[in-house]
Parts: sequence; structure tokens; C-alpha cells
Amino acid sequence: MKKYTTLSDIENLSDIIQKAIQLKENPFQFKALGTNKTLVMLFFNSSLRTRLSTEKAAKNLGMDVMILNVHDSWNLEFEDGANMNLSTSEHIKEAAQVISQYADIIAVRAFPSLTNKEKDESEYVLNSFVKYATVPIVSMESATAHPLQALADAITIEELRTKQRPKVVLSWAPHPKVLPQAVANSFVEMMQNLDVDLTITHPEGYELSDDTIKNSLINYNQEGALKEADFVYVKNWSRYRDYGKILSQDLNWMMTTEKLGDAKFMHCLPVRRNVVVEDAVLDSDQSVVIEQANNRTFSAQIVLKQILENLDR
Ligand code: SN0
Repeated sequence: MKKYTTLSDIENLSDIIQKAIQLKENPFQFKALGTNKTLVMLFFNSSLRTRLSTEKAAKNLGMDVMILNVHDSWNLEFEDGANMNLSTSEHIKEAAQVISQYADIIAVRAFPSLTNKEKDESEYVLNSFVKYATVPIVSMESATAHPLQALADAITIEELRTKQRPKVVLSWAPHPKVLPQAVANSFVEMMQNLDVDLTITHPEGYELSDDTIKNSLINYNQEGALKEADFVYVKNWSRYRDYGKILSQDLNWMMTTEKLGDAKFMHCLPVRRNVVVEDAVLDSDQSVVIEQANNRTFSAQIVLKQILENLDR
């Protein structure tokens, strides 16, 4: 693997899922691979799981890890040809090359603005690192995608499925904040590439981009969509078409034990209790959110491993 910024960087999906599951059995067996290699993790946004699981994954492979919260650093300029006489102190052209002197792999978290659709969709932060860094880039959630989460979710479903082709439902949930579509986008794309029966359910107006939906089934009736589900992935996202907007009348979309039926409950976390999902679901043994979080380590570890194996020095 040369980089991991989109799911299409995965060469063989079923193979990488199986290899991640194998890593779990003996996480330290490739400790020599990362010795004397450094992962630099750059955060433009908050993180709990991503930061700790990716650091753990790197350390399991013997790597050194350095973390920079970008807001503690210089204000970066991304525009080509900018006249930098205002608030930005350093251009990404220098910054990315400089960080590359200290890193063998750079991981970046950069959420969207959710105000400027075109700019968000250009993925200018992530893609500037891809363009100007001289080492491989890993996305730790970008404006439009969260590929490490989707890989962890695929591992979780593979481990827990009790039938060849489980029914998976992505169910939108209410939320007080304007959230990205990234997790939903990557989850849908991942499910489209697995042997699952996928249904997406959300109120009208919350359609994801056509590029994401492709031929996937959308059912605006949550109850109908949830029938006979094996896995229910609950997630809020803000509107894509009326970009970054929230409709007001959403509250009965919260996931409850009644709606969940016999399905497993999935969420990437962090989750707002009793807004997105009621306590009884999260506190039941149908919730697999902790397993998902655990699999974040092995999703990151298999990705870092495959990139380390491809480093030409
Ligand atoms: C982020 C999102 O993309 O939805 C990260 C998920 C991995 N979630 C949030 O920002 C939730 C913040 C909140 O206040 O609930």
C-alpha cells in the first residue's frame, strides 16, 4: 500500500480484513518492521479513539510516534500563490516537506468546514499533504471520508456475522451539532464492497452525495428499513444537498431497543446518549461499539504495516 487516504487505496479488501483479524491474535509479531521508523500524527481536530488506537497500532509495529495538534503550531496557508501578509504564518509547501524530514509516515485528521462544499470536497488539507509531503499519508478522517473507521467496521462485521450475507442498515440519527458526512460516506462505500445487503434510512433531505449512494437502497421509513436487520449502524450527518444544514423535526429517529430488534448496534463513537441512541441500547450486549473501537487498532495496524512494507528505504 502506498498511502491510505481513501478506501480505493486498499488493494484486496477481503485479504486485508483477514490479515487484520490475524494481527489481533499476535499484535507484536511484526515489531521489527517499524523499528527506527517514525509516525507523525497531525490533528486539526479533536480525537480520542483515532489518536490512541493509531498510536497503539504504530507502537505494536515497533514505530516511534510524534503527535502535533496543529492549532498549537503555526497557522498554515494552503492557497497556492497566496500573499501571506495576514494570519497564516507558514505555507503547506514548506510545512509538509519539513514534517517529512522527521517522519516515515504522516497521518492527518482534518474535518470539513461544512460551510464551503466545493472546498471541502477538494480535500485541500489532506491532498496538500499528499502533494507536498515526501512520505506516505494516512487519513485519520478527512472532510469527506473516514477510511480507518470503515475498515474497523468491516472487521467487526466480519467477526460477528452469523450468515454469509447479513442485512446491514445505516440509520441516520438526530444530533444537536452540524456533523460531517465522512463516517457515513466511508461506511456506505465499504458496505458496497462487501457481501452484505445494505439499506440506508434517513429523513428526506438527508441524502448523501450521488457518488456515495450509487445503487444503494434508500428507505425513508426507518421502521421498514430496520426489518430483519442483522447490523444497525447509527450515525448523524448534516445535509449534503443543502450543505451543512440541519432540519429541525428529527427527534423520533433516535435508536431504541424496540427499533433495534435482534440486530447488533454499531456506532463509531463518540455518541450522544439519549439523543442518537437510548441508554438501554448502549448498555445492552447487542451493542458492539467497544468491539468496533478495539478494531480501530487493528485497522490502523494493518494499514501501517502494509505501508511500511512498501517503503523504499
Ligand atoms: C465526528 C464525525 O465525523 O461525526 C467524528 C466521528 C469519528 N463526530 C463528532 O464530531 C461528534 C461531536 C459531538 O459533539 O458529538
